[in-house]
Amino acid sequence: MELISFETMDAATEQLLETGRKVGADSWQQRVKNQTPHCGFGEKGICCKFCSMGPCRITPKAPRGICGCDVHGIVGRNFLNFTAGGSATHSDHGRSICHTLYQAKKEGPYTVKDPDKLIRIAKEWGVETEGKDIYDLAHEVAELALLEYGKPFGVQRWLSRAPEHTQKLWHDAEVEPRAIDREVATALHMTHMGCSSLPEALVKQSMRCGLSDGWGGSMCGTEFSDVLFGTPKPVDTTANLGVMEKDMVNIVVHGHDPSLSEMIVFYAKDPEMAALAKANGAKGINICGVCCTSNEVAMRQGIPMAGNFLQQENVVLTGACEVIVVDVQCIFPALGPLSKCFHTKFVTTSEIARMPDSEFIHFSPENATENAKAIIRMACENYKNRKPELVNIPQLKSKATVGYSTEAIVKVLDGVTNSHVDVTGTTKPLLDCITSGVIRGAVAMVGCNNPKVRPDHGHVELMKKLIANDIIVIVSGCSAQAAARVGLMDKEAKQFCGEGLKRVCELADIPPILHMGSCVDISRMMVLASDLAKDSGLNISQLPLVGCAPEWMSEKAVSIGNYVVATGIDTFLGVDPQVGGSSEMTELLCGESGTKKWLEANYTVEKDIDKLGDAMIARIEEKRAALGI
Ligand code: MSK
Repeated sequence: MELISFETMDAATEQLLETGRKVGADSWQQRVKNQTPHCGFGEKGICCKFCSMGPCRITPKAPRGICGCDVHGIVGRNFLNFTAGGSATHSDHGRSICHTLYQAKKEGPYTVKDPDKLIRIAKEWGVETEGKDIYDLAHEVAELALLEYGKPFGVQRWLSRAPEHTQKLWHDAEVEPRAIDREVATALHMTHMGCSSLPEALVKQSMRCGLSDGWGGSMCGTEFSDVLFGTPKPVDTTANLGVMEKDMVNIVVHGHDPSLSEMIVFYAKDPEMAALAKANGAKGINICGVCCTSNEVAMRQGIPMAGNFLQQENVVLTGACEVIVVDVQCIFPALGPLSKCFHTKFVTTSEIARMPDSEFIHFSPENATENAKAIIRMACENYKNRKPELVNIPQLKSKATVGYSTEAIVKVLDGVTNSHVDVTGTTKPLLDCITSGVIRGAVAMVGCNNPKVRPDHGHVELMKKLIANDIIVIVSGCSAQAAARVGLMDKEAKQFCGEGLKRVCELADIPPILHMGSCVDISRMMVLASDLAKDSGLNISQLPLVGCAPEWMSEKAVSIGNYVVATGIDTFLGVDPQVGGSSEMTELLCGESGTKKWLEANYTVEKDIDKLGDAMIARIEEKRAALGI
């Protein structure tokens, strides 16, 4: 097989942009030019606008803000503020899922699809399950989960999943997250004028706030999405813009929360809706996805993936998108004016993400059925408004196998080594592959794409380099879509692996890049790392495992990076975290005296993607050498 090349994808994008220019559409490519060069103060994190005495900017002539805060305090506050935004966002998504679970009932529309997982979680949390109706149990667990957001005492329930060593590190460093909302509120309190300016305190709260996301809100989002919609299992799908269908009604779901998209997918199969599509001249209804909503419905329902963050405008530019319906996060406000240049309806559905030039249909668990149907109807009726002269769907499509939850990975790798006979249900087979050197290690690659890097190039080039070196790559978020759209999630992509990983892919019948889900699903990676540590008797930081976000851009990504580091996993970034203005902050995050000393892991920042790959491989080999394997 051949991967789809960047040259081919860039040529297709250029054609789409040409259509856009004809109809007067703006594009992110143009806006990047308009915004370049970026503000150097912002890039270094040395601009403070937390009060109206400023904004203050640090220069050699003005080394302190008006309040007297030095550059390290300013950079530290900005970093913590960024983290708080990300943690709040992920955690609020998790909260919505808990509310949806609370509304689940036997007669639908939201039901419990994975009762076994619900019972497992209930037992983990000490809830009596014997003889209980599954929906009574769902409501009881959902309420307990919601209380995790504001509980007055204690720390997050999910922390007990981590190895004892990790829990002790958190306790000793005083970064165990308490109530989820409290960590965000504490962070914002600390960054307020006249509060914290001590870098060490700001970094510790950044870790704690991140942990309240990864081991709190995001874990709620992931686990209860599985309970509601099913724990992902490997499923075949397709990816890239060619998944849009010329003769069908195309509905693009975009954002993060699967509560909406699951309903759209469900009701689009309704014969009444199919008949309506046909009555309007289409052959049927095609649902496809963008960003993490796409990951959610791809890994549970096999829904095709049209693209990731920086492809969201492209789906409209095809001229074949009847409706782009969005929930929350990573949605360009540009979709409003852009959709007006075509026949596309841009539908916002959440009070959290209201945008100009959109049609707002307020979606909630109570009105899910009628509103999902209303959106599908709108799309069908809009098909006849297409302008055929503007339709251009690039013929780019890759096969992909997605849906590798932790449970699925454990299952598929069980059987690769002889030890599987008596260890079913543990990570032992994966550990055996790593110990024997058949697989050298693992990389958890996550995050967005960012115009500061040639879009998806960082992800894809790193993935190719890692698998060629027998390093298995587990991905989520837009990183996952980058792999899928070029073909790296096709099982045939094993041909790009080194001999060891190729053999594992053959025996386990897996692609070399494993799709683990959306951004909230990085919590799955934390559980997998914990299980690997427990099953091996090692600490997480000793495992030949690293994290990587080569093209990150959002506040959520900073929160993620912080909880990955705080879990003991060295993390490699291809985009600067805007702390370069402070030597003290850089040392605490990337050196030996901060997170490395407290939590056994730190960040490495390297903008040269090839060198970033070399650094990750070197760190994995260092960890192997330290273990004598
Ligand atoms: S959608 S946070 S651009 S991964 Fe989760 Fe993608 Fe990053 Fe949004």
